[in-house]
Amino acid sequence: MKRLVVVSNRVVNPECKAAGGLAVCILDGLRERGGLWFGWNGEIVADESGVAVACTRYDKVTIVTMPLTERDYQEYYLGFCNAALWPVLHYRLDLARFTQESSEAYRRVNNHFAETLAPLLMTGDLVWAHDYHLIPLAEGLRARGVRNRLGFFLHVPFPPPDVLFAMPEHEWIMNAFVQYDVLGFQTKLDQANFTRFACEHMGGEMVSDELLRIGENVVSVSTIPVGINVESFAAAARRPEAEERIQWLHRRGEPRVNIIGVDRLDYTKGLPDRFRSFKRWLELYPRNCKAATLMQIAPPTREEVKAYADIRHELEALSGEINGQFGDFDWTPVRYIHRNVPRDILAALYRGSQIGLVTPLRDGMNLVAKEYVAAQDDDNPGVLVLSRFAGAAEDLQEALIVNPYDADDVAQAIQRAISMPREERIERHAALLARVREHDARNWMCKFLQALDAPSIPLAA
Ligand code: GDG
Repeated sequence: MKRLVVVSNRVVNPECKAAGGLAVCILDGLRERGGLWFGWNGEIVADESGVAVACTRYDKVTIVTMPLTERDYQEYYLGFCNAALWPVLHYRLDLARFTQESSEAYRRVNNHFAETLAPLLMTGDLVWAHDYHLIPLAEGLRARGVRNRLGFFLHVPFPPPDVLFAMPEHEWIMNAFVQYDVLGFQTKLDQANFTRFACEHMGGEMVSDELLRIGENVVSVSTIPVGINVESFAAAARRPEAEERIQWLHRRGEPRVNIIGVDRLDYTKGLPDRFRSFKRWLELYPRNCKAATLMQIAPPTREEVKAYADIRHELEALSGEINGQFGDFDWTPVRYIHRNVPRDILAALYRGSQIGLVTPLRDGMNLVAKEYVAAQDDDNPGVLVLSRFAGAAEDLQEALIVNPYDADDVAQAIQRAISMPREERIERHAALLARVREHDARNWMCKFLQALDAPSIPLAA
């Protein structure tokens, strides 16, 4: 079996118990094949003199990490990655900030990663880079003579060409994409947007459903949706401790519906729109007012970027406004928790909530939707209300699919979920769970590695 080399902006310590589902899945793959994980260790040093590469071995897994300098953190991570690429890839041109310094920093850090990684690679290694931070990594590795198979998975959406055109660096970025041998996207829509750009604006040609010929390169382009480890999540939700928490959640014994939302506090997740939709539901169905509470868990993220600070203030104001206007002595309509909650508590909260409200304005996949389904009691499951703009909606059609921009639509879906008969809930949930199982974390990893391990396609004369 060939060695796997994973490259991601952030590397997770294999001993860290708080590692998320995807990180655990990647680690399992590395442990199984033996491999190397390379990337940023999360530390920031004052300047280049403080940048030291660290290498640690855990059985068959080697972890190689380096810090970022303060300048790289500002210009590459907060700058190009999170103030330019992230908004553009999520169709938010209004929030995108492009500067010469940040795009140079993006090239610089990717070159530095390539420079450090290239000497560590052995013939036959399969190299798998993750996400928008590392689009130009293949170019940097190729320039250093690396001939290994190189794959890239984009965890976030890929917008239509017209959106990408707004980015001053779009040509370079697109050329960097096609230096990989294998590209993986979350949804058919993302894949189609990408191939449309490549074929209509770069002279590329699809030689089969998943093979793009472009200039000198033949690139495999596939849709491989990310998934979760269903059994481990379901088991966490079924533990006796989880049951205690669920009892506690409904401790007053009232027939009250808990609606749960779990999202990093990111503007792509549509949180203010979600709060406004909940408010709309309170207005449209005043008789039901005290029947439900919206619990929103929104851990902080990228707070140094202005758009993130803005959304935090907006959400605080909205939850205060709704609670002030509708709340009562015995009822708080919105419970807003702005911190990280342990994973086993999350699992219990999902299971104890009759509605999972997942309404991003745009999302690559959205694992919360899948976790909510996995955590339910098959015999008395809750209802998933899901944005049509989450990648997960391509697959999870048995959810109540909503337009997150339309407060009335979401409010009506909440009402429909509250009054949905048990048989319908069971039927919908069974169908959803089957899909979540079909596209689980293991399937995602196997499919991508299968494409990466396939022989290179020679260019036809
Ligand atoms: C990117 C793409 C794509 C959240 N709050 C807490 C917590 N979480 C966990 C959730 C879930 C994960 O974080 C979030 O996953 P998402 O998929 O929703 O979103 P992103 O972080 O934006 O991830 C996304 C994903 O990559 C994978 O490809 O689906 O579209 O944007 O697992 O449970 N976990 C804990 N405490 C929290 O407070 N423990």
